[in-house]
Amino acid sequence: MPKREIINPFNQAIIAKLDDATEEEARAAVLAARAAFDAGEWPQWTGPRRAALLRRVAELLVRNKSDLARWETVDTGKTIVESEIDIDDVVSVFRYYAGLAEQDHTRTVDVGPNVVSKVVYEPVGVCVLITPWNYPLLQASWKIAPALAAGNTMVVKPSEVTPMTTIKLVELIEEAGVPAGVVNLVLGAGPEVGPVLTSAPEVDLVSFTGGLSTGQSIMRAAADTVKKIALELGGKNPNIVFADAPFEAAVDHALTGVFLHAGQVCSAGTRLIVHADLHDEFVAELVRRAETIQLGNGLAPDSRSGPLVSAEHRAKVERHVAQAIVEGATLLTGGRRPDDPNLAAGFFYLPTIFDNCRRDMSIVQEETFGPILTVETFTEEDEAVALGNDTDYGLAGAVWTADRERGRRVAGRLRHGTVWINDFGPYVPQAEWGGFKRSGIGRELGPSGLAEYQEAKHVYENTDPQPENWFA
Ligand code: TXE
Repeated sequence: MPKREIINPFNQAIIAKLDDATEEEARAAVLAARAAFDAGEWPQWTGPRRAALLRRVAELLVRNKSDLARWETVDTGKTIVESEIDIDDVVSVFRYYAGLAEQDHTRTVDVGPNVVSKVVYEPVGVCVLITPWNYPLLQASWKIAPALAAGNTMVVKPSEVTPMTTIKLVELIEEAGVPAGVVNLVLGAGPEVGPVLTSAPEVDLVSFTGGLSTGQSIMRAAADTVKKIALELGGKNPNIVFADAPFEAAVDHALTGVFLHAGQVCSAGTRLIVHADLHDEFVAELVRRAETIQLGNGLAPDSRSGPLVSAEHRAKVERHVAQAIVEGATLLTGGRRPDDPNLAAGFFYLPTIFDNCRRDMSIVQEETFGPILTVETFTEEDEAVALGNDTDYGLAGAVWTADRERGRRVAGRLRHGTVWINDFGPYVPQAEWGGFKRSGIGRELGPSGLAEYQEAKHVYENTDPQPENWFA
């Protein structure tokens, strides 16, 4: 099989040539994880011992931060500052789950005399962890850290587009002293090696982050053997701005919310839903500032945004933009590749804003995953809520208003897994992340992010056994 070329999306330079796993190698990885779980020492490690390993991984990540950040940037195209923030967040995730691994989560149930009843939390078993290309290392850590904390073994399958930092993370986990067979890496194209992993009878759980249709096919593949499943499938996230919003902050966050990482963020604020009284001033300022965003090489200190990840992905963005124009959206800025010849070798696309958008347009409903903002207007609070909820997705959303009562009221009515009030984008390892509706199943981060990788077992001990005489 020819080697897979890994490309820097800024200039299409080849940054690595890798072998995809064969079907047999993918099978072998599953069997190695199964053997390490069924017969290995790892599931017997105490929580504090697992926690110490996670902390060593965090230390190694800190030590290798600049190298990892550089790889993340040349692999994804994102700016080096963003990559560095990602690595810091990955370190926090490993430390957070080390803290949870140390705690004894056993729950004692008071059943009455002569009974000791306990609920204990055990690892699920063999986990397949499949990650996307937009936040390669971060997404891997959201799965690997809690899966290790809970005592599972695993097969990790990074995106074939951006595998570099996951390869390095697995090396660091080995350096930290994880027993052989606990963390197994499988490289390759999802449609080829993916089904080998997601349908294997030896696998107990599949956790996937990626696109909706791939998530649906993974659910089908996992159904025959009734695997546990956790899915994060993106979003079409509303950013609702009332007329009394703090103007400067709301404009600023609306821009970062949609144009950070060229819009390749599952929680990107792609749908601006702005009060009619504020619309003209707000949108004019957004257009003015969008046109000043400095696109460039992620490694260059003055770049504020990099390219899209691949030629295929840019082609999808271009199809969505063309369709928006056909459906009658008004193009205010962007809508094409930049003219700058220095960017011609990269997969760049200009920050784009469409006005006069309607909820029935495909650009408003389908996930583009590019630097595209759609603008809708409202006059009543109920209308804003209805628009914000009018999506098959339900990952994240925001509301901007000076009226705190209203902010909380609207937040309470939005059917999304994360809602920001007067902010856009922050997340923390301690708080759950995940989607309502078709944005997915289950939660990452927080205590629920650990619970995904645990089975609850009730151990009921009778300390004074007597005959029941039911059939006497
Ligand atoms: O992702 P895929 P793609 C969205 C975004 C994007 C769209 C498609 O809208 O345009 O998804 O992107 C692996 N069995 N998101 O096609 O296919 C694949 O190898 C098992 C949202 O690049 O979802 C990769 O490791 N695995 C998202 C991972 O799935 C399979 C982030 C994701 O790839 C597989 C990225 C199969 N049959 C894109 N097919 C988010 N939620 O943040 C593919 N894979």
